Amino acid sequence: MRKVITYGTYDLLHVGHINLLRRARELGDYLVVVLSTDEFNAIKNKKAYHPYEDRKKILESIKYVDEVLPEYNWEQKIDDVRNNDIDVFVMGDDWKGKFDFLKDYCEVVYLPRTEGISTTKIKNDLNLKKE
Ligand code: C2G
Repeated sequence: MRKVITYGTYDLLHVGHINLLRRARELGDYLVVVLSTDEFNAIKNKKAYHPYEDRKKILESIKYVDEVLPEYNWEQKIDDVRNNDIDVFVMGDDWKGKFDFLKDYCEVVYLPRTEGISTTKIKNDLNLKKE
């Protein structure tokens, strides 16, 4: 079984997230999503609208996702890849090159982002509408 792993906050789920998850899943037979905890988001200077438990439930309901694990820090990726027998690590290409150290442990694939959508854009557009 070819196992794929990817990481993210996945807040205010949108089609860019779904496109990434679908393409990641298509690279193997099983997709593990390592989801940023609220505490790790604080380290990433991100404040998610949905708390971790809700973001986890939402991801687990997506047909491309087989398993959701917590992301606590920047340092856990090598252990995650080894402990979960991962064959392919996937991220959107805004991260291109940032995780090449994982090439010693698995394939590393950066996929083109979906243009024109992001959680930040959603928040900004909603704030503009309020005025
Ligand atoms: N993404 C995408 N297209 C978009 C928006 C996001 O392909 N329009 C991808 C990102 O490249 C990422 C995934 O969707 O692969 C999740 O995006 P975020 O939730 O913003 O993830 P991020 O905060 O970048 O967390 O350790 C890595 C971090 O946890 C990554």
